Amino acid sequence: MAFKKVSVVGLGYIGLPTAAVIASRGIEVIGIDVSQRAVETINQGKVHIVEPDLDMVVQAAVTMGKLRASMTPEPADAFMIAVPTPFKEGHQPDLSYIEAAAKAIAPVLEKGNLVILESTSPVGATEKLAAWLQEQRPDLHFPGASNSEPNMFVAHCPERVLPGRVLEELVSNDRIIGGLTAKCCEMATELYKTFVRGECISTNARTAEMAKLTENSFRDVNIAFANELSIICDKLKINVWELIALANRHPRVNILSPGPGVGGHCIAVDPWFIVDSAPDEARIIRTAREINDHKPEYVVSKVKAAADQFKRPIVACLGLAFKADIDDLRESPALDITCELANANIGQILAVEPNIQELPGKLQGQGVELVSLQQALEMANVLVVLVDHKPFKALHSNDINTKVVVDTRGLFSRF
Ligand code: SAJ
Repeated sequence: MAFKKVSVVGLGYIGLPTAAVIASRGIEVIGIDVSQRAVETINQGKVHIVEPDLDMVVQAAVTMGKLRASMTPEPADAFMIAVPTPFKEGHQPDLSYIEAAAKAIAPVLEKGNLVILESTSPVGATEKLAAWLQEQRPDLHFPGASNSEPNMFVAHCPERVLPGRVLEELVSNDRIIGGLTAKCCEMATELYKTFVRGECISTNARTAEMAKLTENSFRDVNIAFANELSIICDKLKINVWELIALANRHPRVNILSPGPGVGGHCIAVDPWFIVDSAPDEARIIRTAREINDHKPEYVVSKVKAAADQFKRPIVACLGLAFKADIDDLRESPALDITCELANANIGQILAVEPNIQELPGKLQGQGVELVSLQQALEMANVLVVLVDHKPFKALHSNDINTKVVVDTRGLFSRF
């Protein structure tokens, strides 16, 4: 089956690049989003999120007439759902966006259509999606949700792209194809082969769901190990960056980098989906989350100690994004730390974030001033390096040697 028209539901950090890449292959793509601003921006050939080269690819696809955005679902051959999966109270997975997307597309589904869940999801979510669709359309037969021979196809194909390298990795990464049936795998593989140069590997939906959660939990556990090391090294007066550089010279050791905590909508969230499914068994995964979630507090205590050295502390927080060279502040430890410091009334708080134009809502009215790096270097006596953005990496030790520096990223103490 040739996919002439594909609908991508959710035009965020994953959905929009995916829609643009498929459209660039000459397939008609209709992007669906609940945000009018996003829809209007995209239909002008512009983008509402920062990701390298995305603006060019979206503009070309819209100009070619291959990409269009709308708030109203339309019939298509395949639907790719890339909506958020945050967690609710108690770190429980929140599947309400997936359910809303299912209800939105159900009226326009036709026999033979393929529905793909790209959103990172707890094990069993794809079966739930098929059940929600079956409920809405009893006239169709969804795999695992109807007793009749399926005439609809559903699969889970988790995205695994790294923010900052999304367009490249969408094409080059191998893709896991988790079908509810073998036929679902076959159809999904055919769709991904229109733009994926990496390998498409078939499995069942539950294994695909768990594979994605496992990838991010593996990284989270390794970051937790590095963060724990950094706290131990502070206590033992050892330079953790030198220590890690030395240990990583071992052929079988690859320790990741400590930092101010783990942010973003992926690594700070996904492991909780495993913990929620297997609370008694997921002990390392839960502990790693707790260690990484605790790190911002540890950094705040270090900054308070540094500020105590001054009568009039002026503290500049370098970076608010959850990681280098992006504008994404979701679950950002840097933002949380800056907020904590503002609430702690330890002195004047400045924030430097080269990727945003205005102070985020969370910091407004907190007495925090958004300043340029130059202004921060002139005004502050305490520098807190929270994100290793390129402009901060370009700083020389002479720029900072009159300051007290809390360097959570090892910019000035690496080896
Ligand atoms: N971090 C550290 N130390 C490190 C690496 C990262 O403290 O050595 C921190 C970062 O500063 C950031 C957080 O962890 O706050 C996550 O950053 P990241 O670069 O590790 O990952 P994400 O969240 O941007 O993207 C991850 C990727 N997953 C893996 O590498 C296993 C990406 O491939 C996924 O597609 C993405 O999650 C996702 O969407 O799930």
